Amino acid sequence: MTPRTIRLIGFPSDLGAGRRGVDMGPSALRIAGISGALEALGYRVSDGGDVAVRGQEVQRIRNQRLKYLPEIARASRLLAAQVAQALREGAFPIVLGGDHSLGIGSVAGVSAWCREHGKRLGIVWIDAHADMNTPETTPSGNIHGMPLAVAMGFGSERLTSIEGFSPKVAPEHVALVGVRSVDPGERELIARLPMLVYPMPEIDKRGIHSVIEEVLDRFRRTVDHVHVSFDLDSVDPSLAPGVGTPVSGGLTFREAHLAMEILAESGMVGSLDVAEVNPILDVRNATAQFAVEIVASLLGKRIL
Ligand SMILES: [Mn+2]
Repeated sequence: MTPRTIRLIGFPSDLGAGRRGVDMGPSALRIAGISGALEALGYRVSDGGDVAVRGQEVQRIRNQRLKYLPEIARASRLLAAQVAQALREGAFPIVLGGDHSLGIGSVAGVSAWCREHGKRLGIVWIDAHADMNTPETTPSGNIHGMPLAVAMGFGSERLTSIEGFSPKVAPEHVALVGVRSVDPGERELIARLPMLVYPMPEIDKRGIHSVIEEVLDRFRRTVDHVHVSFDLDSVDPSLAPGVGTPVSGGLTFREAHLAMEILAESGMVGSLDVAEVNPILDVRNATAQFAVEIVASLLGKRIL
């Protein structure tokens, strides 16, 4: 049997974030050994390099509610094309971030491929934040707070129109897991939508196993391809200190791994984002190393 190919695609952007340095995340993940960890699981790994993203130094902010919109839109279109191409070639794309604005292009590419193949897309968005702001509600103007709203068709048309159709995913096919910092405008949008949302207190009470199984119960009946978008700030900052917007009370080591293990067992996951690894804020690359372990669990690493 030919081994499954994994395509790594770096998105070295800090344009969507409020703090600098997360553009070095793809390097940190490679240095932490992401290719070797996946090869050890029997995969063939092909590294597609990085999408070219122009730095903050060579451009200026024109719109305070959508900071660096033109470059994020341009780079997101390139990312979408690369993700869709990887899927067309039968590979499993992993987007290495980079701030979570990468989710705009990544989801656009996955959704375009699903559309070509008559597949229904489901998204598991694991994050401390909802990433559901719009230009109207954003407190910061940082686009990394908007990608999940964009995926569901809310926000700047420059972003929602990538790949030529919107929305990229139906709200009832979205699960938001691990949230504990939600802005007022996001809360209003969430309340209007039939998405699944699991704030940390619900995970505390029910356990991560029950939560992820509930998501999969719905998705097994309603979607054919699951995309996982993993923001490292979903994990407790004691484990993943190298993130721009840490929030206490996050997923524990075992909760994060168990979530990945259950998703892996489902056999439904076909694409992944790893977002917000910021080496500038990290401690000896611990966050990138943790991220590599998480990716290995999602790709089927077993204890026995
Ligand atoms: Mn995020």
